[in-house]
Amino acid sequence: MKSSTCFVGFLVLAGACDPAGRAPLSIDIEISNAYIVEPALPERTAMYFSVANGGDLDDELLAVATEVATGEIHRTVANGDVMKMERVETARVPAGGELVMRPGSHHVMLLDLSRELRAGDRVNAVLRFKHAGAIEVRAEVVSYADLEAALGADRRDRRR
Ligand SMILES: [Cu+2]
Repeated sequence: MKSSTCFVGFLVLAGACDPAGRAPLSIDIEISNAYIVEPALPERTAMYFSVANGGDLDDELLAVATEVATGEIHRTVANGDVMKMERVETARVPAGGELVMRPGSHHVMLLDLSRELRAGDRVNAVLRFKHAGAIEVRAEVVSYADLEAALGADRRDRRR
C-alpha cells in the first residue's frame, strides 16, 4: 500500500514544474528572452528565446508554432568561410544547462507570415518539448538592433 502511494506521488512530481529540482527525474523548463525580429522582408523573420533546464532529464525542443506562422528550428553552421543555416529536427536542452538562441546560432525561422509585424507587437507562441510538453510564451517583436542590445545585456547580467 505504502509503495503504491509513493509511486503515484512520484509520477505527479515527474510531470510537475519543481523549482527545487529535488524530485527524481524532475522536469523544470523555463523560457526567457522570447523575441521576434521585426521582419526586413514581408514574409519571413527569425525568433529567438532561451530555454533553461533546471531538471534532471535532458529535454528536446521539437516544434514551435506561433499565431503568425509555423516555425522551423534552424541552426547556423560554418561551411568553410561561409555561414549557412540548416533546418534541424530538434534542439537539445541538456539537464542543468540551457539552449540559448541567438543570431549565428540556433533560431526559429518564421515563414509565410500571416500578418505584418511591427516592433512592440506581441506574438503568442507554443513551444513543444519531448518531456516538458507544450509551453506557451509571448514573444516581443523588436528591431534587430534592439535584439542585439537585449541579448547582450542579458549575457552581461548572467555573468557570476
Ligand atoms: Cu534560419
